[in-house]
Amino acid sequence: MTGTALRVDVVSIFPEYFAPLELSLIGRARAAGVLDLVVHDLRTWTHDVHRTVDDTPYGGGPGMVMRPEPWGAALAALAPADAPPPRLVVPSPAGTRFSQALAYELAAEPRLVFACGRYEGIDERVLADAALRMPVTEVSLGDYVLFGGEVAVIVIMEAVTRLLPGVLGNADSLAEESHAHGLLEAPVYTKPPSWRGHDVPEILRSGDHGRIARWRRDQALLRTAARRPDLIAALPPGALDKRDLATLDGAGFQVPAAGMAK
Ligand code: 6GU
Repeated sequence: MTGTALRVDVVSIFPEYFAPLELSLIGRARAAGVLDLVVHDLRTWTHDVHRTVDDTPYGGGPGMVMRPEPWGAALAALAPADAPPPRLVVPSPAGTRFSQALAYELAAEPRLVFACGRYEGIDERVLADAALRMPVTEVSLGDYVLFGGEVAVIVIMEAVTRLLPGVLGNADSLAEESHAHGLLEAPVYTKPPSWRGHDVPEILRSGDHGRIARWRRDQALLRTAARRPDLIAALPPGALDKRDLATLDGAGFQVPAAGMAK
């Protein structure tokens, strides 16, 4: 293992969920020593014969809540007081939205600990206590509810791992992809040039790199305006030049003042 590897500890009552992290590019990053990822069974830190991790919620209501003691012991083991604290990431539908920007932040950390809640969640005191010693980030994938945080950790680790130095062969594919510039990516095509009566846009076969870049920019703008107007509205001031505005205007899209060049 190299000294620069991102160290990740995942705590879950379903460690088998993380088998996919052995595969494909994440598996390769682990084998190459870029990512040092260890999955732990929360029940390791239980002491009763039933290895209990949950109990009924104070105040009543449905479901069960994860008890604080096993989590306290797990975090004491994975974030010892005599070492620099890791960043604790807690997947939760009540967290802030995961984004490419947060993926870049996490990829720049030396150490991450993921705490996977199940049931109705983890006793809030676990997060309050952890926050006394380490940064804690509750993260949601979107506005829907999963059984637990395990799948979210796989999603987050895919987004993070591909940003680690040396994982993607071609650094340009990071710069050009969807969300890198706040826009969705233009459509892509490969051979054959005609398939079932659908032709590859002529301009992509023209060899004119200036016109191709402009076409891709226009496609990205039009797609984003149609599918994700919230992303257009969130562009920083000056992100759209006169040409961009003409493209959007020509397709009937109103551009909010925010993204406009002065
Ligand atoms: Cl991160 N966890 C759970 N349990 N549900 C979710 C989620 C996370 N993101 C969206 N729904």
